[in-house]
Amino acid sequence: MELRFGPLRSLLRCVLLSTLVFALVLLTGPAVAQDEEFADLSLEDMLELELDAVSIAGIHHTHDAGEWMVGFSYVNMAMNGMRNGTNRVSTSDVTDPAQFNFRVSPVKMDMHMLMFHLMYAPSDKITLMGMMPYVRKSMKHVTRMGANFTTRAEGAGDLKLAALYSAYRTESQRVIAEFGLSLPSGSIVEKDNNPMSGGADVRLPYPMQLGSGTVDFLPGVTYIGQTTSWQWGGHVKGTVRVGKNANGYRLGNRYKLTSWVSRTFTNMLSGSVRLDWNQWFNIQGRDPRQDGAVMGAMAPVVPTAFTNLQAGKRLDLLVGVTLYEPAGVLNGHRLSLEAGLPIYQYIDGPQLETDWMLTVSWTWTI
Ligand SMILES: [Cu+2]
Repeated sequence: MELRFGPLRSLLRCVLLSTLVFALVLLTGPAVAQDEEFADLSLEDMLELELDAVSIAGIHHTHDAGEWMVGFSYVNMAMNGMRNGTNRVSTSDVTDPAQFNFRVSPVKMDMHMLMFHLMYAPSDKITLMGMMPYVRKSMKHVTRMGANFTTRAEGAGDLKLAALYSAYRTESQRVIAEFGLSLPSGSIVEKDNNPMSGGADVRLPYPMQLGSGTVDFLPGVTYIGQTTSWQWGGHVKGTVRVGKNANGYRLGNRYKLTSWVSRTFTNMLSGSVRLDWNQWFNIQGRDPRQDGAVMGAMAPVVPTAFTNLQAGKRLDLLVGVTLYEPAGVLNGHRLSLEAGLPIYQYIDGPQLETDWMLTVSWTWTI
């Protein structure tokens, strides 16, 4: 399989930026924390603190032998307005025959996701995890003639299974290796009608489908450092897709680099700041039922149906809080909220830009 990294310059810039972000977090975390009195805590207590920290940052974590965790998350992502490269473009630029020459432009997209998590640790070294998403997407469009229409898709997404291996662990530092798999339970044949389809349901473009349709490997590594009141860390993760799906394409591979610092304020509240870098590549192959590449003499229909207009990269800044009860009936429950904005985004477009994202999650460790 080919990994397409685009121009060397943007790759170098990205590596440089990511290295800086990681260096900043790994240096400032311990520096900020060095004045802290190191309390006499057990490994289990430290793991509890770590859970508080990573549950805000949405980072995969491990549990102690015999422990179960169930969780529900709600994720909302809002995309409004078109972008090409780092520049905003108007929907009339997208449909203008003298410019991008599409017959239809996306206007905005809302993605809502409910995610069910289940975790179990058969040993202190290994934690197993399953995640099942339920997704609802809607995309508003405008035609060259100025008419609006919205397409919708809703249903189960791709089931993710992972094994997390606690590779290194002291009372203040941890390294966790992650081996994940995404299975194609999400639909890739979602349909809806539009003004050009004459009332018939037609297959929706790639970003509106609910799953990848392929088996995807999700390797990752997480580093976590902590004292009793500060936590910091980094997380790298790839999505490597294999083969082609039943509709003849493979979504682009992607990778993520995240780093965060979090602070425990009281024994039931912590807060975090996180930088999240994501890059994703173009689609290989093509779904012949999406008419993106079949243009002939006519103007192409909509940019979302073009396999070579899907890549992008983005740096998000996110702030989070987590509430938990150290003892009593709600012990083991955690409620966290994290919201963020992109501070840099480059889109191989024209495609929709991302405006903000929000995650609310509840977990219960037994
Ligand atoms: Cu967990």
